[in-house]
Amino acid sequence: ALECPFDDLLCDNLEAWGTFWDDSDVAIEGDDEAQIALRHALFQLRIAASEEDDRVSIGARTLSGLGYRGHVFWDMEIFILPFFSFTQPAIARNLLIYRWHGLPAARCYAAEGGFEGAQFPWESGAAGEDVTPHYLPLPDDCRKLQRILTGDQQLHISADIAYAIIQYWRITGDDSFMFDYGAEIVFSTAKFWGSRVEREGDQYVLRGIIGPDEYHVNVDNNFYTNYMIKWNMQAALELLIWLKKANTDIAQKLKIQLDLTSTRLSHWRQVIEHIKVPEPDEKGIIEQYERFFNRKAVDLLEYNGRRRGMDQILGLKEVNEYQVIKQPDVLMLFCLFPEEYSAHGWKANWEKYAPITDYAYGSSLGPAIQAWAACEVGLPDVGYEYFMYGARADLTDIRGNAVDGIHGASAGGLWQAVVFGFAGLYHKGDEYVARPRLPSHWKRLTFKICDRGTWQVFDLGPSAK
Ligand code: IFM
Repeated sequence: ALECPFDDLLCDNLEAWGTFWDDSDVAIEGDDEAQIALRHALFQLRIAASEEDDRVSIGARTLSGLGYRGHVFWDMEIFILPFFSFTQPAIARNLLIYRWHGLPAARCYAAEGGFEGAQFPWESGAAGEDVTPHYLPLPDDCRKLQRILTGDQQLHISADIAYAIIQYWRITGDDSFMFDYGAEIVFSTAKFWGSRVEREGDQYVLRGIIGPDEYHVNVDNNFYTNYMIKWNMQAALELLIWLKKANTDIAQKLKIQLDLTSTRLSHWRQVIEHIKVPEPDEKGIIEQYERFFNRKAVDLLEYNGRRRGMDQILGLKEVNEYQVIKQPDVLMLFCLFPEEYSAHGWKANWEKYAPITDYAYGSSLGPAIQAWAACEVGLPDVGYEYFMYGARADLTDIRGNAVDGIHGASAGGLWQAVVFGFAGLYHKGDEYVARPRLPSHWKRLTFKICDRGTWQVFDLGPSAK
């Protein structure tokens, strides 16, 4: 840079930002605060990602603060990545290849626990190694330590990564990524699940884990996790069939390298068929995990005015005993598979879980997802309130922890709340279509997505234009 005249640098800089905003901007008419907050979020995501380096990813608080020490969580694949996959596919590719570089570490991590395949740690470091802390100081007395169980129990991240790979591939049609990197990850995580689930009678179960809702630890058969396991294994089987046709050499190489024998594949089919995934009850409600509905009820409205999470108010251990959750868990799964559930199922689970979710002081990942879910049940103005809560996490420090850095997952979630929630983007047949349900004061919403190399512009009003 020192050797370049300033004006040339400025010109290059303006051109690069111009290209980025041409592809990735989202314009909201009728709401300056939402507009500024969303552009701020997209700006933060862009400056946190590398266009050149596929050995780095984005930490929970991006590069802007020391919170979570730069560690990479599921925040990356489930919350942040869709924005890049749809508008900056080259960056999304890099971010996923970071996980491929982490495969050796993920294999060792699985083997250390006595399992096969690749287990991605809950918090990953530069080479994909497990960096999840086992103890952290208590929030109100830093001389005392609390045991952190997420590293041992929050397993769903391995399936989340597989989900993000398949999602990226469907959006971009990037077969070469799948040949060289993606398929190996999806098969390796399926292999992990095949060895990790436990057989009980004629069922496969998963006990003593943590789902997305971290207020409850040591739970059995968490709906989100077991559904994602089943999905990951099914996706691996379907991918193998495709790969055998699309690239026989790579399919053969991976079959040998990963020991994908017919015995192993038929075991996967058994697990898919018999894994215990909680089913809707007669009202259509799905229990987040076994015996969750036996916990004590809490009315969050009684705690209006609080400035702390319910885990701190009720106690870290005690919160386990209550039906209050830190972030969407059942509804999170619904958002990842919105078409799988009927309007009745969405409504029943929204009514059960939205009022018991500590969106204000639980996880910052929650509000944007809750905004999206509200749109799915026909309540965009309610969704807007959650959306703005997420939008203010950094700009007005509404949670009081912006000092730790930008909330990366919340920023990515805001894009999803707008595009999947308010715009209602979904995959129909062979294309993406919108079914807008904008907040009542929004006059217009415009954005672009890149569908398998072709840019598509969405220009939406309260009813589609
Ligand atoms: O990944 C999240 C988790 O879902 C809630 N606690 C904070 C983590 C990092 O943002």
